[in-house]
Amino acid sequence: MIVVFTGGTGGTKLVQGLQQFVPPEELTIVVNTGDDLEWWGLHVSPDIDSVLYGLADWLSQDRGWGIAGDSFRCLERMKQLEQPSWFSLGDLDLATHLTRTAMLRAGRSLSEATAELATRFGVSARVMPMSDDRVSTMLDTAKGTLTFQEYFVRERHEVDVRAVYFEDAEQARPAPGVIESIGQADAIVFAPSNPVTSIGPILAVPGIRAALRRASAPVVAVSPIVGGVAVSGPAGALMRTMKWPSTIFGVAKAYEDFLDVLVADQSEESAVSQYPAVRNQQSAVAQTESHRAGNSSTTNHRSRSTRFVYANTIMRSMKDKRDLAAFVLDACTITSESAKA
Ligand code: FO1
Repeated sequence: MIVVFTGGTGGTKLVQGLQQFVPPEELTIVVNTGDDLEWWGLHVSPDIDSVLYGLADWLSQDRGWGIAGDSFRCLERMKQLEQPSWFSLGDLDLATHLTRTAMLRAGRSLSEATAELATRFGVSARVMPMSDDRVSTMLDTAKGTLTFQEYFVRERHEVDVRAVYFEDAEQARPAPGVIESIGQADAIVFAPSNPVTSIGPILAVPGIRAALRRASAPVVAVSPIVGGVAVSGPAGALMRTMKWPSTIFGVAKAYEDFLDVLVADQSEESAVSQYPAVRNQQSAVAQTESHRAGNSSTTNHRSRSTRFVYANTIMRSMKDKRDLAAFVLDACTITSESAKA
């Protein structure tokens, strides 16, 4: 079984690539819910929906969120009625939120609602929220304390962030199946998601990080940083807020206690030695080693020193998604074999 941790839009692209190789019954996806919000009285889980729509092949390629070809007539009418309108819910997307909210109001958990929606969308892979308990990503900014969507969508991530925290994370429990999946995984993959606001909330749920540290399966992450900046969104700025370098070394640092392999963009391979801070961090954070299939080293993954490998991580086409997924699966196999050796 492959267990994928994801959030945001980049993560979904890798999940779509993995879907091409991994049978659905062998694919488990644990999704960030720190971005969830109550909007027009409905429970919206943007990252769960991106994964479900991506797997169902409904996802809008242009936007990276919502349903392809959706209309926004309800949104237009809500504007006329002087309702909040900075968060754009499409008409077809609304059906998802209405259904999920009805299920939650009927007393079902978010995991149950997600599994039921997946079935109704024809998605056979197992998609689960990080937790059934509400955890909210909050940002202390120059404009006060904001929820993730207020920061990301309403403020277009243009405000300075002083701190990021995950409200109510301490009391949250991992959703049923999350810890068990980590223990049973043949490989664990972190999608190229923002390590602070997409993966950070998942790791803040007590028990998940400890389970990853104990995992016997290889742990491979894909870096969202290309050419020293985030592929999209505010990952770089938020990593600096966390006092991590906004480089692939910052990504390695975020996962340092459980990560075996970091798949970095090929553009980083030559750039790595030029980062001024890198030489010092190299020994503390990660051992840099260019590694490709056929050129396997004998790093034992249990030592939890991170090895860097390089691939094209920018996923514009389905071919890019497939190629990166194949590379990631290859890195998992090589790491697992070298651990056995
Ligand atoms: N992102 C935007 O930039 N603007 C929006 O109006 C917007 C609406 C929206 C509605 C449903 C949904 O599932 C996602 C939506 N997103 C929108 C994307 C969302 O902010 C991001 O997917 C994440 O939360 C980032 O991880």
